[in-house]
Amino acid sequence: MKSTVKKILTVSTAFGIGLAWTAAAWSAESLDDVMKRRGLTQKDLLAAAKTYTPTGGRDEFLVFSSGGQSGQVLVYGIPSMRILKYIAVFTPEPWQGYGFDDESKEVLAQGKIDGKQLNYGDTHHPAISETNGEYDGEWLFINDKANPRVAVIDLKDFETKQIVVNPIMKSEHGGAFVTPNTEYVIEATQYAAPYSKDFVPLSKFNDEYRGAVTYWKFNREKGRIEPENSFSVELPPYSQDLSDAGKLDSDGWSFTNSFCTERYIGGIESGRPPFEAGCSQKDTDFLHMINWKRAAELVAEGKATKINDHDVITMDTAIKEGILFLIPEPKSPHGVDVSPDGKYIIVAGKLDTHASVYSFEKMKALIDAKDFAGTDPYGIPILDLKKTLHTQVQVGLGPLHNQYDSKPCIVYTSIYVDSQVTKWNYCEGKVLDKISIHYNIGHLMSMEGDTVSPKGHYLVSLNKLAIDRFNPVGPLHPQNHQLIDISNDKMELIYDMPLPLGEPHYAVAISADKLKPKIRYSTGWNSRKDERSEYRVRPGRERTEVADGVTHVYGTLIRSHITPEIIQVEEGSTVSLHFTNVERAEDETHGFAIRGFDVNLSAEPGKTVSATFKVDKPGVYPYYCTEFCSALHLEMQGYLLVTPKGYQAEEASLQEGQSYSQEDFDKQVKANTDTQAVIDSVVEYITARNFKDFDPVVALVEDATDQLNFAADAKKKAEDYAASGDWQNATLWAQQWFQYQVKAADIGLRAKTYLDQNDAKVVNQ
Ligand code: CUK
Ligand code: CUA
Repeated sequence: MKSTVKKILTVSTAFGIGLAWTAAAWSAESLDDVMKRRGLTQKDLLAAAKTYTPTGGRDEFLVFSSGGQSGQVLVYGIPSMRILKYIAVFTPEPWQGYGFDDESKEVLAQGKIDGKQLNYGDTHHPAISETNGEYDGEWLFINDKANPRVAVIDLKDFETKQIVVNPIMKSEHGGAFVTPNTEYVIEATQYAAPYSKDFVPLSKFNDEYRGAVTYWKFNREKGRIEPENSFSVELPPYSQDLSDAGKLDSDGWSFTNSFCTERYIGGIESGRPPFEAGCSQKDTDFLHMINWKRAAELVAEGKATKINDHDVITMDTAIKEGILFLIPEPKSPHGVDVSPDGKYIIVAGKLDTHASVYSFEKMKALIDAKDFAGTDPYGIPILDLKKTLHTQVQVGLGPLHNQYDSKPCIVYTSIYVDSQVTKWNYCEGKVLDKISIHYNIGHLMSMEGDTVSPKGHYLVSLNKLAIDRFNPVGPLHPQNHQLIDISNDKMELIYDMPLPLGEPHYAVAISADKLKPKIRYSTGWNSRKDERSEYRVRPGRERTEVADGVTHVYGTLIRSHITPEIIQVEEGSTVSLHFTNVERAEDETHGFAIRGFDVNLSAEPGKTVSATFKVDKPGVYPYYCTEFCSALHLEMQGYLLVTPKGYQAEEASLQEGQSYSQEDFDKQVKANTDTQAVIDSVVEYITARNFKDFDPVVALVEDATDQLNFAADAKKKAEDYAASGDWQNATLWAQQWFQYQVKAADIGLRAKTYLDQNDAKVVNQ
């Protein structure tokens, strides 16, 4: 008997023997030999043991890193540092079909500015949704610095669901940061500009250019930002920078720092000193402190002003209502990071060697006592620097950002100019340890390090330059993320990871067990809207309908055919293809590509995706599945035939390259009967064991049962044709019956392997 199943079994046995032989030939090499051959030290081995993740192993933490200019988000694991996914956010991305199917095009279109489609973003700061100040693993937000926007990503399927465009900003940076229960997603301006879309000369900079902080209202039930319930607080034209939300003791407040409070406006081309000179004159800039809870109440009380159809609390109102204060911060500050208990706010000044630790308690006491050191040119009260400081610590040259440890009072600060991380105690104000990194660190990130309960263990240094760390790949180098072990007193560098995408700014890491992503969609799902697709179709109900001059094709994808396999339309038609992946098996994604129309779809199990396009020219356009989904994946193909106007089909019937006799039919039926015997033995093996205790196996068995039902349908068709003596169709359907059997067998073997590897027990004999 020579069924494919038998072949699979035989081939894998032969392969197993081959492997064993190879291993024997090399078994003479010991660990010492390998160390010598590769020039590894004991320290290297220790680092390897801390990061190496054996095959099939999982990571303890997952990182969501900004993808910088790529407009995407990177997902990787810690401690293995293996990249798992790029999430398409502001940029079309063909693997996920993002920006190629109609559904995701709608999401990208939400991000249009002045009617223009933008095909990139400069992502900076990802933020995971929080409940009581802890990551809850449900949603991810990220900002676009270049085109002030914020995106919402669902961590159930790692897909971008929404993009909102800031209604008043022309540039931003201090987003996305969430309040402790994700009530709001914070976004702050970077470069001041007029709120209106009109031209305003720079001579009016002080009066008409403005900064702001926007509080985007997040509706958790809907999983979407509600622009109509969001608001902003007007700020002076200082260059606002990073933000952070208060928590616990400081809950209800948010903090945004700034640089260039000189309000310098450049002009190098007319002989004026450049921005860099004019923006670093003063010894201090301003930390902005905003009572967002009270601000939200003011909006509800109708005290906001509508600007561009968006609620803005003007500076005058904010001052009068006592919700906005300034505190001097030295010099050209960058990071502002609230401590896990919410009692301290640490600010690092790029042009200062100190990190400043502000006490929220002291700030609040000054506000309550109305004890101000003065006001800025816009009348905003300024708190005295000395009176608000808890301590200042000399941490190194060019401190940027701070991240907290699980151990109390321990913080890590990135030191840009020195290319170091400084570990220090912010309660007692003393430096504990320093480690050199490669090179020029920007942000750094500890595990859940910006929540109320950081997890410790690891720190990642997000470096700006890689220089000589990796094999050269041309003048554009990869980014370099370095993993540092922080579980002991001394920090230890244990891994270098090149990142071949944009420049990551910030990243966040969450305990992997908090994430519960789904395996498949319910069948016929529009994943971008999170509802059943109006274009879904069930197997057997595939059809073509013409509505409003558009030819709608309702099709399905399953191993290993596309239904329909032939689509014929007249030149000049608009075609709208809708494909539902009707698989239930894990990881059985099908793709769809067709020549010349920029159509490239990805349909994960259950998903319905659409592509609408115009066919201008008569011709033959082959299409196919782009994922190697099964043994007969290459046969997952079809033709779009575009006929010339007025084309009349000729009478000739389709010519097949092969004709079949009764003998061919009998041969095929014999092969199928033999195959069924193998399937029966696998089924017997599985059902004799406690397979129901293993969810993945239950899913595989369901899928195999589907395939066997399809096989039964095909068998019936084959037998009907045989009964009428049509050996051509009888043999072809017998072949299709066999194809379904092969799929069932393939799935059955996967289930059997799983049971073997997971020590399943025999329950029935
Ligand atoms: S930023 Cu780039 S290193 Cu956008 Cu938070 Cu500091
Ligand atoms: Cu589906 Cu290949």
